[in-house]
Amino acid sequence: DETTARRKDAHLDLCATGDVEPAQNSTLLENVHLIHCAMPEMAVEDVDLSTPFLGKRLQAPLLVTGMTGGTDRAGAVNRDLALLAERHGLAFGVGSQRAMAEHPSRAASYAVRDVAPTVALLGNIGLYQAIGLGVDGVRRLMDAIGADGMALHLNAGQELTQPEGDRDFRGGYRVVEELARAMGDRLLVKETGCGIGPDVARRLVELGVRNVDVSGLGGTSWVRVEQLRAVGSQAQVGEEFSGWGIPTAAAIASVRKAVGPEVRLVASGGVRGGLESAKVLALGADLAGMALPLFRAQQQGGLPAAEEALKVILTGLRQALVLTGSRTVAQLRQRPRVVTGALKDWLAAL
Ligand code: FMN
Repeated sequence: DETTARRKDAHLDLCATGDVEPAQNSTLLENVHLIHCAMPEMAVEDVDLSTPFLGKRLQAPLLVTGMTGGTDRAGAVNRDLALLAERHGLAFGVGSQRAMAEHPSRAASYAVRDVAPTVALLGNIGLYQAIGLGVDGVRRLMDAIGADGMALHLNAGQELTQPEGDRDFRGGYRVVEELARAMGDRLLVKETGCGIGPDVARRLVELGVRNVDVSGLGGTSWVRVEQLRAVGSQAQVGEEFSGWGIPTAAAIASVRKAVGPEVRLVASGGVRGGLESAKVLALGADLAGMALPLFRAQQQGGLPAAEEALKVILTGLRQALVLTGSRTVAQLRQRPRVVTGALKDWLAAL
C-alpha cells in the first residue's frame, strides 16, 4: 500500500514537470480543419454549449478527466479542480480509487462534494481492480464519494510497461457486462491515452455500455510515464512503445461511426485548447476531456492558474463556434470540414 502511494506521488511529479507527452506523438487534430465563416450572423452570447451528462446539465461540454487521489497532495488537486468544474458547470472525475478501496482512511482525498455539491462527478477504478472488487465493491466506491457515475479505466499499455503491472488481460468483457447491467448509464469506460478503437467500442456498447471516453494518443502517455520510472530492458521496450496508440482524432471519428448517436462519447488525450475541443466535438464527441493541462496549471499556480487556463479554453471554444457560424455543437457537426494527411489514412482503415 505504501508502495501504491509512493508510486502515485512519483506519477504526479513526472506529470507535473516530466516529458510525458512525447513530441512526435500526435492526436492528428492538426489534420482537421474547420471552415471559417466570414459572416457568422450571430453574437458570441448566442452560443449555447449546454450539454446533458450523467443525468445533469453541463454549461459546457468539457470533462476534467480522472487523475488522482490517495495522498494529501492528490486531495488538494481534486478539490481545486472539482471547485473549478463546479463554478463553470463542467464535469469532473477523480483518479483511480484503488488506494481508497485498499485503505478506507484515504477516502478523504477523493471527497469533493463539499466544494462541488452539484458537479457531474465520476468515480474511477481500473478494470482489473474491478474484477477483484465485484459489482458491489465498485458501486460502493461510487457511492462513497457521492459520484453520479463511475469510470472504468483500461490501461494494458501502461501495465505492460510497469515492472509490477498486470500481465494477464483475460476476462475483461465479462466484468464490463456485469457492471453495465448493474450500473446502466452511470458507467463510463475509458482508456488512458492509447485509445479505444471502433471494434472495442462496438463490443462495449453491445454489452450495455452507454458512455465511452476514447482517451487516445497524442497527450499524456502512460507508457512514457512508466518508462521514465523503469530501468533496463523494460525502459527500452517502453521507449519503443511510447508512441503506441490510436490518435485521438482517429479514435473519436471512427468510434462515433461505429456506435451511433445515442452513446455519449468523450474525446480526451492531447486535447489542449478550445479550438481542439471544437474539432473533437465536430468529429462526433459529446464532450472534450482534458487532464494534463489543468493539472499542470494547478501545480504551477493553484486554483487561480487553473481557472485562467480554463478561461482560455472556454473562450477559444466559443470563438470556434462563432467563426464556423454555429450556435450549438449540433450545428457545428453539420458544417463541412476538411480532413487531410495521416488522419485521412487512419479513417480509411478504421
Ligand atoms: N486515468 C484514469 O482513468 N485513472 C487515473 O487514475 C488517472 N491518473 C492520471 C494522473 C495524471 C496526473 C494524468 C495527467 C492523467 C491520469 N489519467 C488517469 C489519464 C487521464 O484521465 C487521461 O485519460 C489522459 O491523461 C489523457 O488526457 P490528457 O492528454 O489531457 O492528459
